[in-house]
Amino acid sequence: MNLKLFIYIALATLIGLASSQNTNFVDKDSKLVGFAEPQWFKDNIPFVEVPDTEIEQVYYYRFSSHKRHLRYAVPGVGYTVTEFVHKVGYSQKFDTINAAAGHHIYESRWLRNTRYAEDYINFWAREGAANQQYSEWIANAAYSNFLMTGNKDFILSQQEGLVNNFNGWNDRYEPELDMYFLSPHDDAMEHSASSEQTDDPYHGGLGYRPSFNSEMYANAIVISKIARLNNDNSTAEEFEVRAAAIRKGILDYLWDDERTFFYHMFRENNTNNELLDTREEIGLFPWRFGVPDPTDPKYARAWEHLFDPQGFNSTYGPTTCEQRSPWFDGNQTSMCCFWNGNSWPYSTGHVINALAAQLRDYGTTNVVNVNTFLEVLHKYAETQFKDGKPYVAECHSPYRKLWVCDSKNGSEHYAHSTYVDNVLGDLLGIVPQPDNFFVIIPLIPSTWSYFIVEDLLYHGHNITVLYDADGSRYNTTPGIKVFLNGELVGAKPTLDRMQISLPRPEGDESSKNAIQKVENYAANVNGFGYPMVDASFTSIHASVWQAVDGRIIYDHIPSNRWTSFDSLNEVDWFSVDFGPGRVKTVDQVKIYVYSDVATNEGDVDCPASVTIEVLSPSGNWTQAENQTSTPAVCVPNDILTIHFTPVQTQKVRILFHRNVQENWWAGMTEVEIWAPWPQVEEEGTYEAEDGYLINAVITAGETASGGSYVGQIEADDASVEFTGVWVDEEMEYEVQVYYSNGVQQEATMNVTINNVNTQVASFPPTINGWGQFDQNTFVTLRIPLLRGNNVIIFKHADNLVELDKIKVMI
Ligand SMILES: *[C@@H]1O[C@H](CO)[C@@H](O)[C@H](O)[C@H]1NC(C)=O
Ligand SMILES: *[C@@H]1O[C@H](CO)[C@@H](O)[C@H](O)[C@H]1NC(C)=O
Ligand SMILES: *[C@@H]1O[C@H](CO)[C@@H](O)[C@H](O)[C@H]1NC(C)=O
Ligand SMILES: *[C@@H]1O[C@H](CO)[C@@H](O)[C@H](O)[C@H]1NC(C)=O
Ligand SMILES: *[C@@H]1O[C@H](CO)[C@@H](O)[C@H](O)[C@H]1NC(C)=O
Ligand SMILES: *[C@@H]1O[C@H](CO)[C@@H](O)[C@H](O)[C@H]1NC(C)=O
Ligand SMILES: *[C@@H]1O[C@H](CO)[C@@H](O)[C@H](O)[C@H]1NC(C)=O
Ligand SMILES: *[C@@H]1O[C@H](CO)[C@@H](O)[C@H](O)[C@H]1NC(C)=O
Ligand SMILES: *[C@@H]1O[C@H](CO)[C@@H](O)[C@H](O)[C@H]1NC(C)=O
Ligand SMILES: [Ca+2]
Ligand SMILES: [Ca+2]
Repeated sequence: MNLKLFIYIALATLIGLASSQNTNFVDKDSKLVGFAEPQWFKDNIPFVEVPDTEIEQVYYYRFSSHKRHLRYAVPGVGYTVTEFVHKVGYSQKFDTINAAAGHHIYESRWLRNTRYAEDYINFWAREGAANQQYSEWIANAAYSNFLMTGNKDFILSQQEGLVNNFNGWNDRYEPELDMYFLSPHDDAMEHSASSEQTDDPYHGGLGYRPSFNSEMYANAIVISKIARLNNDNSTAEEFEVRAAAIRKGILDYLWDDERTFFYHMFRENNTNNELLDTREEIGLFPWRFGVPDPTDPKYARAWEHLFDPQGFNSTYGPTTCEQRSPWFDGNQTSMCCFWNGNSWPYSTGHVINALAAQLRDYGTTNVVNVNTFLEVLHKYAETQFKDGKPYVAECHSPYRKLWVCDSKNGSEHYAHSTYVDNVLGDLLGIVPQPDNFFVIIPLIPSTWSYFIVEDLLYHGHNITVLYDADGSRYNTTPGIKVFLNGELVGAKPTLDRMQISLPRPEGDESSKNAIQKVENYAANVNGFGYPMVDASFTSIHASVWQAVDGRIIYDHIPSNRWTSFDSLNEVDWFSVDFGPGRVKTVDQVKIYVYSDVATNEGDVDCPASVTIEVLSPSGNWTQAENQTSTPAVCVPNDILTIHFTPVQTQKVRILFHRNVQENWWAGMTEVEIWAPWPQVEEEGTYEAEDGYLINAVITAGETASGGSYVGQIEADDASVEFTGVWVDEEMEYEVQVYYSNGVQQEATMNVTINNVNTQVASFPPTINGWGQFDQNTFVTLRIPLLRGNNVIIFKHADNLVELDKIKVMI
């Protein structure tokens, strides 16, 4: 045994960790006081301690604010991330907005449940959501998620969708300059210094922006890397060339040697390619994506403006444009959405990431060092408070302790930025790698005597990193240490960067999921149709639909719940109906119990007891058998799971026996019914009634597979989306479509596959007429499918078809 190894083992034994799967340095409960559902945090987040109280406090808060925006949408699609807690007028499919999708993925990648990020990436790559509504760096973020998980199969399967998204921007590419153009508005920034001086101060004119072009450069780079891993050399080369061209465009046109900064450049009426008169914060974004040339020291001068009190430096900054600009306005107190002064977490997240990149990849300068980095990060943390508690909304005053864009029941806990990524990835310096290394490059000042990151899931391993200057805080020897699955695997006596070689990642999580996939049969993203919900009583302040909208938000405001508040009944029921004929085998109900008694805001609390009933085949309600409750006693603002003997049913209902003694009512922010999915007799089969429907109707049918089919697919926008169609291997498959067409005319539907391929499917008349299905009545399509969850959407075209199911011939 070599001496070094011996020391490690001796150390590990000494701290008694040799046999555990993880370390246990942090008192986790103490970090989670006041959070709803503390177990979710234990299951999902890395636990961090640092000597800066605000940075640490906001760290845990930001996981709670992120959690509020994780939205389970549709079985087979799974999780999305929303920007606002509720739907807004311009949100798109499942209420998503792509503007901050990159930030959402960068935050989600630190969660142990990899489904959150991967479902959401798959959503952007395959669902056909509004991928070009705003500028985006989704491909880049998807790759950064791969660096955390090590799940190669997943990221490789996303190539086609990411390329498709990238090409969606082709009409905004200017080949003369090798750059993309859009308005500041479409770069998610209204009323910026680059808009205020145009005829349209809200949107601004078209321009070449250092932000968006750097994002497209970053997207192109990772697509080339993914293609390389896919052994698709021609795509790899194509995107290397495209990336290099965009980068050259940015460096050639948007950088000003004299004014030492990257600028917005108007596209129209700007024959001399003049740059904007004002430095905007977006001029600091290029570093995070590696755009500036590291061999040329001139670029680093840009950072002087971040710290200049006439530049971007302010009490709650950085400001969105330099304060010396005539377009700057730092006096606002309540308006939305001005990007010509206010401090926007959206941009601060980018800038901190860029600043860390400067330190890590370019080097320290006369103004950039770990101390000034910490100053900016600390300021960001300090900004994220309201009434003495951690809080984030849309934008903050640069000078006053005031959230300027902060709408009630609207932008509370706004998900439009990163923060935990800045703490974990930048400050503590966990730099995820494509190969089997764990690398940490902390950007912490010498005055700090400790930090810890515990329970980080990285490439399938549990990692803990701690630094303890004198060994007193964690009762260990002085220095920095890395633990792998509970065992010490690296140590240095002083604070330094560390690189640890890991055993190979433990297989591919996603293929395991595929075999035993579970989905939530109660979720209804639309708020109408099936699954349909009903209740014996609903408070006028609540809604039955909010209890199945996929959002889990325990706040009084923003409100998202069903309650029985003011009901005269002792027992109220809440029911979930899967749809006519749609019978499923279920064995549990998860109730996200809402309590405003616990927060002194109302009269809703844990019910005295809960009983689950299911609809029997003879049409009466019977108690589910052998019900057990976990935990045994309901905890307010936490999950109550009722398990029971598996039963086949079309409807489930929950009886809430309210707490009559205290005169409290019952409520929940969400109810979930998780069960294996899809429930079909033959592998590769997907029922139409299990899909996501627009303007179509589930109908019970004796001859229909799964007990029902989808009809009345009649309106112009009517469609049946088969979600989560899983295959292990990318190739063209034969897909049998079981249908009926009761008139003597051929019908057609347009079939869109993963937002990439579209074909027209023809359906000849069927002899048995409407609503009748059998084993022999199908058409066969040839459909290219990608590894993983595929999206196949049948859209109404000519005449009518009723759809029963599809069968992928594997
Ligand atoms: C990681 O730690 C958790 C407990 O925190 C344990 O359940 C799991 O098995 C560990 N994983 C590995 C790969 O050791
Ligand atoms: C460009 O100039 C033309 C003619 O003066 C004007 O009509 C147009 O609005 C200008 N475009 C922009 C974006 O300012
Ligand atoms: C792609 O390029 C790599 C490295 O240049 C080479 O090893 C590999 O064989 C190429 N693959 C194909 C399919 O051409
Ligand atoms: C930035 O401004 C603050 C005051 O708001 C000041 O204390 C600090 O020193 C400035 N930072 C730098 C690096 O100059
Ligand atoms: C903002 O307030 C300061 C001080 O009250 C004032 O000097 C300045 O003109 C104001 N700026 C704007 C754009 O209103
Ligand atoms: C908050 O907004 C939601 C969604 O728009 C609405 O259903 C709810 O009633 C609102 N709550 C309050 C207290 O205004
Ligand atoms: C209710 O349904 C169950 C199960 O199908 C059956 O055993 C029972 O007889 C039914 N009761 C009534 C009153 O119909
Ligand atoms: C209910 O639980 C009891 C005791 O665990 C067991 O004997 C019985 O078989 C269960 N009934 C069903 C229907 O599973
Ligand atoms: C269906 O596809 C055809 C051919 O691509 C197209 O002309 C038609 O507009 C599409 N119809 C719908 C409703 O999307
Ligand atoms: Ca809800
Ligand atoms: Ca069916």
